[in-house]
Amino acid sequence: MTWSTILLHLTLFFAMASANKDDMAGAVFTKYDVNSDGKMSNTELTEALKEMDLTLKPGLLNAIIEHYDKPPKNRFLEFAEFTALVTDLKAIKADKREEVLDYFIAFDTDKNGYIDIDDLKKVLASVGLGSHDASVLAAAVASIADINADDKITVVELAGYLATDLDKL
Ligand SMILES: [Ca+2]
Ligand SMILES: [Ca+2]
Ligand SMILES: [Ca+2]
Repeated sequence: MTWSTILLHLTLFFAMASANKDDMAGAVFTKYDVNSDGKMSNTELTEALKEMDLTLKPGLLNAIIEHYDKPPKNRFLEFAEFTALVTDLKAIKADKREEVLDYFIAFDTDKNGYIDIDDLKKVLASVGLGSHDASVLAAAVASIADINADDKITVVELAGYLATDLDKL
């Protein structure tokens, strides 16, 4: 084989690999959108997540739908919303997904879709920290967790934070 043939094969290989990857959410969506109405209901999502070995408590499942259901909200996940969820899940280690989602929902106290310093302060105050200590600790947590420093801690950033070995910082 000439170098140009090899290059052609490699290009094709990468094209196929990325097509497969992109299509994973698509295949799962088509399979579990049982009534094919282009949106994933609570029940359909439960089955789809089982395919990813993830079983969530009903309360958490509803909170997740609420989080990924973007305006105009309809309590269903359309394809783009479902893809956003799958993309986040794929960025989190499989055995940590339920834990991370659980913490994320609990920490986003004002339910605006991300965790910020005010959310962290409220969480820390609720476990008994005084307001000064809560502020200091909230800022410390945010400085570690908020990787892109946009003052918003996303699901994926929280997953990274929870996986951080704090002794090594
Ligand atoms: Ca929706
Ligand atoms: Ca929030
Ligand atoms: Ca961020």
